[in-house]
Amino acid sequence: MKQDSKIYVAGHRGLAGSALVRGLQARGYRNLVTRTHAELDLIDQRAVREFFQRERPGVVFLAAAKVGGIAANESYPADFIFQNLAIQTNVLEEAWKAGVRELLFLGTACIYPRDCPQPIKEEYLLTGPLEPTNRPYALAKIAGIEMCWAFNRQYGTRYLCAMPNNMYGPGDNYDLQAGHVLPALIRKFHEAKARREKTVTLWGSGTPRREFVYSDDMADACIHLMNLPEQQLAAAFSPQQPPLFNIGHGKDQTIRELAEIIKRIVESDADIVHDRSKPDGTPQKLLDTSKLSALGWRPRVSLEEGLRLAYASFKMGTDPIFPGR
Ligand code: GFB
Repeated sequence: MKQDSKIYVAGHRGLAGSALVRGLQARGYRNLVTRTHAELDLIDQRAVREFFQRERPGVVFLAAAKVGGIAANESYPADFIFQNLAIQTNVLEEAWKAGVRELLFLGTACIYPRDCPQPIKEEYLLTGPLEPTNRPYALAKIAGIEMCWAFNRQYGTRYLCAMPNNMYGPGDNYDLQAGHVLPALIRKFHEAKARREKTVTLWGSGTPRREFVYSDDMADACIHLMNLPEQQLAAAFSPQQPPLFNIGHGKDQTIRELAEIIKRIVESDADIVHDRSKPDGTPQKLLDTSKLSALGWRPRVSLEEGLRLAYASFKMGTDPIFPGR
């Protein structure tokens, strides 16, 4: 990417998209194009076509998606499969038609089989059954990867697919029903402390293992990928394999361990109890990031530091998706 490249960040108000905009601006990219949901509905193919034909960006970061935690995925499976398929199909097709050669499609670690070996390598894609709680979402994202790969083979594009593990950071969704575990636990411990409640309830057994990536680290990895010199990328980007790159932090911990860390950071003295009627989901999701590290990228933000930053942002109340503010 050149400093004056016209870069469209789809989904710039979300957790991933807002981190990408911050990361691009911090590196001096000034020709960024964004549209709010009200200005451009990415499910509307005609609107997406008109937008791409008018704006003609040179580079696209596709961070727009219907996302949510385990309960949202289970409650709204139709929304997750339809909206994600529609958004990515429209953006990929219309970007290509408008001459976009470079694009980065953001996915998720839940594309990999539920019970695959750990840490998870890119090559494990489609080697076994998916986790049922998020299969519609995972299948939509797998279709997006397949589409990027197909476009690359047929049209000679360079559409890369980045798969971050569970992401968190400023601008997260703190809704207790719709969101992911990490923001939910920050909010639960914070509110328990403020209300002098004696317990905080974790969903499930607390034994599933998860790896968390700070959103600015994820953005850094994506920008790094899009800036790789041609020869270096060619080594990791073969037409024989999907153009997939895992983004992880390198360590995982149980949900119970995560809760203990958040409890300490929030300085709460609530006891942790479990609601075992709620699903656990995948037993473990730890990504192998050796492909990306061989290309020179490393995460910078430790879990402890990232949690402190996320909690500070939560307390400031500036997170745009925070319900009721
Ligand atoms: O983050 P989370 O909702 O999604 O849940 P997944 C992770 C684990 O934390 C599960 C437990 O075992 C939950 O049962 N958990 C404990 C909680 N307390 C809570 C709580 O208060 N709220 C939530 N949400 N969980 C999602 C997928 O899977 O990960 C998506 O559904 C996506 O498709 C995303 O891939 C990154 O990690 O299980």
